Amino acid sequence: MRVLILGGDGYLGWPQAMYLSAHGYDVAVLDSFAKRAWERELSIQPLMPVGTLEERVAAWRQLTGRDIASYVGDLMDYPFVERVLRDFAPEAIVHYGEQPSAPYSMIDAARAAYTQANNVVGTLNLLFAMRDVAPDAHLVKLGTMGEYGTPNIDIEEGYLTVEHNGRSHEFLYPKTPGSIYHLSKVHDSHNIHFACRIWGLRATELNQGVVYGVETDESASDPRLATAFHYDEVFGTALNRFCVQAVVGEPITPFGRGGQTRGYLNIRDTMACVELAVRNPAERGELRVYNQFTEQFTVNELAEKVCDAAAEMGMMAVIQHAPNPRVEAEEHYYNAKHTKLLELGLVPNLLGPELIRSMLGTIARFADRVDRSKILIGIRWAPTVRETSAAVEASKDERPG
Ligand code: USQ
Repeated sequence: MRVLILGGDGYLGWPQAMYLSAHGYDVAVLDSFAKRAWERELSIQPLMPVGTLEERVAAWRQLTGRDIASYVGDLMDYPFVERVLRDFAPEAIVHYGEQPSAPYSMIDAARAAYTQANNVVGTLNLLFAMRDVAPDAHLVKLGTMGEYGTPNIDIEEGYLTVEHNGRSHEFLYPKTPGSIYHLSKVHDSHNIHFACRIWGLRATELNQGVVYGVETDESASDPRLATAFHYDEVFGTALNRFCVQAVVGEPITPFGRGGQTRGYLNIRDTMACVELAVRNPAERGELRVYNQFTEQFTVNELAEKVCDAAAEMGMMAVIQHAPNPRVEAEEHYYNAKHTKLLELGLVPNLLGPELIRSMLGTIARFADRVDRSKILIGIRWAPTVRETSAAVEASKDERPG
């Protein structure tokens, strides 16, 4: 099967390209290298050295004898998107090609507008190009559990049946997202739903939880294949950050009271879930929604797990709650369904002490590359606290578009 991966240079997109290539798919990646530009803009770097896309594709070919085709360009450029779909003729399109950071989207008006324009217009261009050039292709779109927010009722997988005045109707599940980034994904969901209903496109939306993990089987097989693992406040996710904090002896920082509950999954499970979605396409006109996570934890629970694993390895990790820079519920009901991927055959890699110790061990090999000043930068959701870091202030002159 021919699979095009949008955002194929990223933390998840690059390992996904290798995973599908290793599993016999004919893979092409598309990327604009925007993530590398945001890293430069904020003076942040992934933990491990990451080669260029060209170098990584060449290393993959040398090690496996398999080709990964690459297209360099921007989803905001409609003629480019249409050209790629004509040229590669994908049967499935995996869409990771978005600005993925909630904090980035909350820095200022320019980054908020950029995040929504980049994500929403990029996806709209893709939908129009699919309509005209690849109407039978299956879109596998990375959504996010954060689209739902933390409602005081159970979270269903995508849809909610509403009874009203004796009649009932199935709607996309109501969304209460917590950042401008998460809002961009909500807008995408509605646009994709529209494209399926009106043009008969086929799509699967994977509402993914918070991903953790340093490596996959493929990325760990050679240093030249490493993926862009982040620990900074902008692109680093909670567990990844806590592990780096433990390794370098910085306090582990649950924000606020630490009762924030989210769905989490191992990066290896992301690879498998996306392959399951690709292998089982939606029908024409159908938008399927899967909640893609394997376990739910509070941030306090994550912090304690990391602290315990670090102690077993002789590291002196401490937990120190930091003032919450976000506006979010710190104690709340959370019960999100996540059975559909398990029914398709997902076998989860759960978060045990051994896995955390292995992450700590890998991170320790790169500890001298950690820039401690980027662990807490100070991006606030609301203007009550005004001190933003020098890095963010300085980069305001270089803001996008
Ligand atoms: N948190 C802390 N301390 C930290 C960092 C984070 O307590 O040092 C807390 C946050 O306040 C939040 C939770 O951990 O309550 C998760 O934050 P995160 O930074 O790990 O993840 P988030 O901003 O929600 O975004 C990440 C990805 C995003 C994806 C999302 C899935 O960056 O692309 O969509 O996870 S989800 O959270 O399910 O929406």
